[in-house]
Amino acid sequence: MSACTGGRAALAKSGQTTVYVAGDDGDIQAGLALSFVDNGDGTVTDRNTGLMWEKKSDDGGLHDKDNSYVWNPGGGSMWAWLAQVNAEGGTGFGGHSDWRIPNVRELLSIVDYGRYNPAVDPVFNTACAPGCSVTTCSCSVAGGYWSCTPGAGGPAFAWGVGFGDGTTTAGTTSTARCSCERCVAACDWSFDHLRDLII
Ligand SMILES: [Ca+2]
Repeated sequence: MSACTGGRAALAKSGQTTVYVAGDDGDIQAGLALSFVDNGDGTVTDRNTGLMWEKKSDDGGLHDKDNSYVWNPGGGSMWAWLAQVNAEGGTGFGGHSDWRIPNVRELLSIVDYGRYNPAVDPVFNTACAPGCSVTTCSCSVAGGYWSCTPGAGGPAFAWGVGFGDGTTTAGTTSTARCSCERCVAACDWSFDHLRDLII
């Protein structure tokens, strides 16, 4: 089965590898192989999209997996948190000051539909234990993460992704729910092979 890689932006595999019915996703497994690299500085790069992602910790700090935020601007919002991330250590988290909130398609791109609770690659779920930092572990909660994408009818609702199983849901922007956040930096095209994907 050849993947549809002739287009400008090939999609990645879902991550599902179990075959239940001939012709199902686990059988066909269309798309590019999921491929991530831990950069060792608290960030992860997706080799398919070039997007750099924040790792989460369980150390009670700025990147703690259990922090939750409202979508609406103001105190306790993800926007206020994002400003802290971009100012962290004077240079921004991981030496980058262009962190932003991912849109809903970007956020879905790191879901691994072959896993659940949480539905992520082990690069986002390894050695998570109380006190661990972004350089010693990688944490993800099985709850909702906000995207920056507001609802089509206005910002009373915004889209989030539930990383228990990869569900996309619209959440009330004034409510923190269990909404955590994971930010993404501008594309990191430092990998030579990625340049081949830019058309
Ligand atoms: Ca925690």
